[in-house]
Amino acid sequence: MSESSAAVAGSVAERFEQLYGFAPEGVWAAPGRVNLIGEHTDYNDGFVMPFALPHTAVAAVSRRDDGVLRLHSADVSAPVAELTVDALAPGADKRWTAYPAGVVWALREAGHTVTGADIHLASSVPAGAGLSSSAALEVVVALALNDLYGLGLRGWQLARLCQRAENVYVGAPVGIMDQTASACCESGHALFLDTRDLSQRQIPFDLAAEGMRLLVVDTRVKHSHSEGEYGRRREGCEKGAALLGVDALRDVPYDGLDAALARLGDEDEVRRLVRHVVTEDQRVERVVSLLEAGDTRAIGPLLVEGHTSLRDDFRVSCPELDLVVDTAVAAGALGARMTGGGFGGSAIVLAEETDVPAVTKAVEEAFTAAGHKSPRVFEAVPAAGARRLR
Ligand code: GAF
Repeated sequence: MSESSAAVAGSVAERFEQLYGFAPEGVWAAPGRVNLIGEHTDYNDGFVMPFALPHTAVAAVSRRDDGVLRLHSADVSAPVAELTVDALAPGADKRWTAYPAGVVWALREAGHTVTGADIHLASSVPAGAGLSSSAALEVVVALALNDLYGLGLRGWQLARLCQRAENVYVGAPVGIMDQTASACCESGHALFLDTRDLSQRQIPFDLAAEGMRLLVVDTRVKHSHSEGEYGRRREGCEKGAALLGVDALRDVPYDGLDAALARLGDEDEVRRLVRHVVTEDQRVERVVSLLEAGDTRAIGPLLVEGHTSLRDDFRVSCPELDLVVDTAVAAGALGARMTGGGFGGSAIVLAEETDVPAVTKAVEEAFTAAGHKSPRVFEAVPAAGARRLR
């Protein structure tokens, strides 16, 4: 454990003790993520390739045996919330507490014994930046309860339960990528994940060793209205699969894409969604092949292709995200794309180490010139997935 995670674990444990009057049984961390490629494919049973950020949600937790669930967050100005595990019900809670409470609900609904908990959370994952702050909260609570209650669940099983918490308890129709990334990523690697069966391969991703860097540019445009738009995209994809007679768009072969699109008749919107998903799955496979062949620089154009497809076909970009991509590429970046659900949030930029200052400056100046808020730019190095800190 690095000194800084030891220090974070210490201060989160200390705050727990101030709040509840005794020391926690343990402290856990779960990261946010960026997605290298494979966007809006996870609810189509397709491929994704996220990696974990060093930013984490940290939870200090103790068990209770009286059915009470107490929740507190350093990031929300609200007193300790006290709930009863027997009374947890989907859809009722519209506050931040729905995420951790939803995990308790999902574990119990799946038949696991969880008789209560005291939880204090603190997160360094930027909220609303498309970097999976919600999944990090869910996964850290799931992992803590898994350990404390001896449930014996694997990372991918925790991810499935966290997705269920978010889909049913919180009411957001998200896919499985973010929770799996937070639970299963490994330091120094990107996670090649098949979202149909959750089979996974850790792909070494050490850009510094090859003289490159990956920047995250948080546009600071919060993805408002994203849930409705996200749900509409998902419904459109499901309609496309139904019209094409397949279980999910993952089953439309890239080689058969033109024929499939022709069969969609005058369903223009569905046709665009299908084209994005099928070509995006193929881009993920191409990126994996290039990385495994050691041809990392060649992934740059595929990132840009993916962005164009998200902008024009899937229509989930926004002017700020497009500006990052266009400006970074014009300033010499190897590639760039929006990452995550879109409608705001963050973009990623792949650049030669020597070009980072010029690319960063160009993006910052372009934002100023366009009258946008200053973006937050930081370097992302693939970090560890969810783990116990103490
Ligand atoms: C959001 C969702 F939570 C993910 O499941 C995924 O669909 C992503 O948008 C788009 O790829 O992060």
